[in-house]
Amino acid sequence: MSRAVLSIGSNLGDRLGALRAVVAGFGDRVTAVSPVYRTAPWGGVEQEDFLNAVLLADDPAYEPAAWLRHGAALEDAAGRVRAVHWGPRSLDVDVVWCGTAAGPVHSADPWLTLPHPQAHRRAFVLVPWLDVEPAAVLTADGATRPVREWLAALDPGERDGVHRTGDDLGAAGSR
Ligand code: PH2
Ligand code: MG
Ligand code: MG
Repeated sequence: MSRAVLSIGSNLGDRLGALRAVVAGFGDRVTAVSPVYRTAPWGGVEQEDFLNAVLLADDPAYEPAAWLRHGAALEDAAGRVRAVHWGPRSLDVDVVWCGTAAGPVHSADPWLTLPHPQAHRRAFVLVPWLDVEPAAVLTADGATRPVREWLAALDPGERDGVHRTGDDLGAAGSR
């Protein structure tokens, strides 16, 4: 049994179509879908703006790794080519946080590090996450704090690069 917070992003090709395909691909597992944001590229690589969103998902049969495997299959289906680290991609599906009946999952596995080691630094993750889970809590750098506090601690310039587009990926449970 696990519950996941998934960050999805695209800055190549049909960006909105790629994000919609993720919502459709996870299907009934999706319990909440954030608004879509246009976000300035994070991480120092000069590239086009991304569209980003966050999904909450739940599956009694999924262990944490199953979310990443399913996300990677959806990335492949979107024609993802892995070229530049933190560079342009048709689709990225990241597992930001995962919880089981025993509580939040902590993993140092380089393939699936949980919680996601960069999430607390990324307004493009924190802003949509708060839309779907206003009371969310995240452990990072040894500190456990509400997501709204991690966001408040960011340089204001980070939040300024995150704009709601008005697009809609479809409501959870409508598929
Ligand atoms: N993903 C990255 C690197 N930089 N910047 C934005 N705005 N959105 C992303 O999804 C993103 C990024 C690597 O996964
Ligand atoms: Mg990523
Ligand atoms: Mg990724």
